[in-house]
Formats: sequence, C-alpha cells, structure tokens
Amino acid sequence: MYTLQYFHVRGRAQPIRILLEDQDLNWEEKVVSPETWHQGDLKKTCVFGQLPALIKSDFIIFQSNTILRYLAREHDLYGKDKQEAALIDMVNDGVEDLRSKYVKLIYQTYDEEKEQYIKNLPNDLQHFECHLSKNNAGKGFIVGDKISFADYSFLDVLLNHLVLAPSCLQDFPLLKAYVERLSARPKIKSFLECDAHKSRPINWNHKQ
Ligand code: 6SG
Repeated sequence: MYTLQYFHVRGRAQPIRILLEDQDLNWEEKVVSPETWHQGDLKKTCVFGQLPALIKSDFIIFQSNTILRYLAREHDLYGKDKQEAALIDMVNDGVEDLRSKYVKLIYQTYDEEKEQYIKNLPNDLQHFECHLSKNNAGKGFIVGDKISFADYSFLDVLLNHLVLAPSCLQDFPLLKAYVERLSARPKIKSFLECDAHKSRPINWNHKQ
C-alpha cells in the first residue's frame, strides 16, 4: 500500500496520482491542510521542507520526479532497456522544463505575462510534437511500445496547458490525439471524471 501525502491540489502530485490510478496500484491519499502545514512540525520532517511524499510502510521519499522514477522501476514503467530508460529520462526532463516555466507563470507572473506565455507556447510544444512523431508515427507512447512514467508526467502538463490555453494543441495533431488517447484509458478516464479529482484546484493560488 502506498500513501501519497500532499495538499488539496493537483500540483506536483498529479502525475503520480495518474500513474497510481492507471496502474491500478493500491494507494491512498493523505491530505495535508494549510493549518497543519503552517504549524510547521511536518515541514521539519520533510527532507527538503516540501511535499509531495510517497510512503510505503517505513520507507518515505520526497521530490515528485524521484517518486515517479521509483514507481516506474517498481512497476516496469521505465522502458525495455537502458537506452529507452535514457530517452524516457530525457522526455521527463523536457517536461520538467516546461512545468517549471508554467509554475513560474502561475505563481509569479500570471497577470503580466500570460498572453506572451501563450504566444510562445508553440515553440515548446513543437519539440514534443516532433519527438512524438518519430516514435511509431506518433500513434503510441512518447517512448517505446509501452507506457512509461514520462507519459504520465507529459499528459499532466498538457492537460494543465489545455486549461490555460484551450486551443494550444490545435496546430499539433499528434499531441492532441495523444492527450485524447491517454485520457481515454479506462482508469485515467474514470479518475479524471471522479469528484475527488474535480474538487482539487490545479494550483493552490487558484490561477490556471
Ligand atoms: C509546493 O514545490 O500546493 N512543493 C511545494 N510547498 C510548501 O512550505 N521539487 C519539488 C518536487 O517536485 C517541489 C515541491 C513543491 O516535489 S506545491 C510545497 O511543499 C512549502 O514550501 C504547491 C502547493 N502549495 C500549497 C502550500 C501548502 C502550504 C504552503 C503552500 C496552502 C497554500 C498556502 C498555504 C496553504 Fe500552502
């Protein structure tokens, strides 16, 4: 049984939730309220003073991408060999770069820079479209023949951008179909439709 400890937001826990759901793993959510967090005792026990954390009996790890990689190693979501693993890491690092830009926009520059961010977005998305097109003509996963943790992370960042800029994939047919295809996987579909998911804001400041 895994326990995912985080705040009542999608945020950095969301790709982990999608992975856990899609893989049908036994897991529970432990929600930390702002009051509990601000009290400070929990923060002191976190390696970098932040959440999410993943707990498996007496084993606890922090850092969302570390958690994704751990689960990927445990549940065969890290490619078929070391080269695929490297490609999966590469994609996930690219996703992380885009996510960092997005987080900066949401929490620091939203009002002044949203318009410019959306204008620049195709420059980032085209790299992913191009990369996807080279794997099975863009009809499958981002790397290899089976789903990997990078797909969960990538799907999440794309879903967030579709909220920020609903037409952002209109010139990227492969990415658009990719989001539709992954979102239609039965476990992901029911997760995205469930009340618990819908009630969580994407970001704690409610910008999106
Ligand atoms: C922020 O950024 O929700 N963790 C955040 N913030 C709390 O005291 N590199 C790692 C990773 O990938 C980044 C972790 C991430 O895992 S998530 C964290 O732990 C801190 O730094 C965004 C989020 N924040 C909500 C939050 C809860 C308590 C303080 C911030 C609710 C909002 C404001 C007060 C209560 Fe609040």
